[in-house]
Amino acid sequence: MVNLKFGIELVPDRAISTLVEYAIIAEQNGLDSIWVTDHYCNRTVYIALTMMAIKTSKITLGVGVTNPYVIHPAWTAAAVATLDEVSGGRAILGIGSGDKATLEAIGIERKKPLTAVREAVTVIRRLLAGEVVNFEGEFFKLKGARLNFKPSRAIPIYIGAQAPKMLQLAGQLGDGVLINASHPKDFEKAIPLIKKGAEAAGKDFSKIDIVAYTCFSVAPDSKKAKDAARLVVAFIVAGAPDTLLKERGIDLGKVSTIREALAKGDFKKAAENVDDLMLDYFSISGSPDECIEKLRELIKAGITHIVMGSPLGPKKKEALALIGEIVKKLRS
Ligand code: F42
Repeated sequence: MVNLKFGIELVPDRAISTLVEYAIIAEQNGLDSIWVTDHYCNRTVYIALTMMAIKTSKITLGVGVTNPYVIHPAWTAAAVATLDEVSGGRAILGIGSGDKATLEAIGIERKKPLTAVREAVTVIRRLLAGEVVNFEGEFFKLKGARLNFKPSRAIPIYIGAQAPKMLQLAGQLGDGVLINASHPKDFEKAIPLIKKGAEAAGKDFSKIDIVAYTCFSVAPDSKKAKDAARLVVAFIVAGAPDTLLKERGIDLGKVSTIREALAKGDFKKAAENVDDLMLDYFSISGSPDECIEKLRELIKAGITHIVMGSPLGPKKKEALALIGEIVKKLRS
């Protein structure tokens, strides 16, 4: 387990000064990476990451994830190169197709996500390598475009992926894959697809960082930790395909109640309808020992990097301290 990496996801839905405090604690607790989510409605991801870069010194800082619909890939290349400069070579880029509902809220249709992500990653990589880029894609057209500055290293590009074709694309093009899932069965399905993509591109699969980007909640009291995860799990369940839910034996009646409650903004009712099976499948939540047991199962399934995502726990700072202890135990 020596090469295993651990990180956290932070959502800029609160003051950046608070997120910076969390980032400092994460670094002090020996974590390897921080990923900041990107949605138009939250605080701007690059400002959050820049502030973290100033106040930390070792931890890697990732955009987790941006998308090619809201932000042009040339802009993303310049932004991530700037973050790399400010952080002394600690930037990582996560890119995906973007959250469908969030894009729709600002009038963007998520057309041809595979093509959009493929073109964006290609353009970003070439610009970061200092190339003069001429590119004639379906989404992006660049004519003699280049950055006026070049990062001192190859900045790793991770692709956010869950669905089969995106997982293969991630294997083909990515230095890493961010898989938004919490159950070993999902990774057992996903990893062969990533491998297939890597092999088709003649890449060494063992060099790809396979990241479990989990819904995580820990507290000394197992029930409190699980209760804190219920609303996040409600959103995951609501967005999951019915075929997957059926396969896992999840009660589709409860799922439709959750979907209706969320549509009406009744978060309490949505959370109350999340049962233990849903929690078990879509989150890692509970006491530190329960979380360790589930994390060990993910490690066995073949992942190389665990990102502990929202909500982290009912009390964030307490959760960050517990995560530090969990990581120490898993590394020993
Ligand atoms: N989304 C955000 O907006 N912000 C975030 O901060 C964020 C973080 C994040 C972290 C990890 C992670 O894994 C995902 C994250 N996401 C975030 C969500 C991400 O942006 C995507 O919404 C999510 O990963 C879903 O993508 P997916 O991998 O499931 O792929 C979808 C789009 C899909 O359905 N793909 C299918 C597949 O098999 O891969 C098929 C798509 C397909 O075939 N499309 C064709 C094409 O060319 O693209 C044609 C379709 C057409 O329209 O004609």
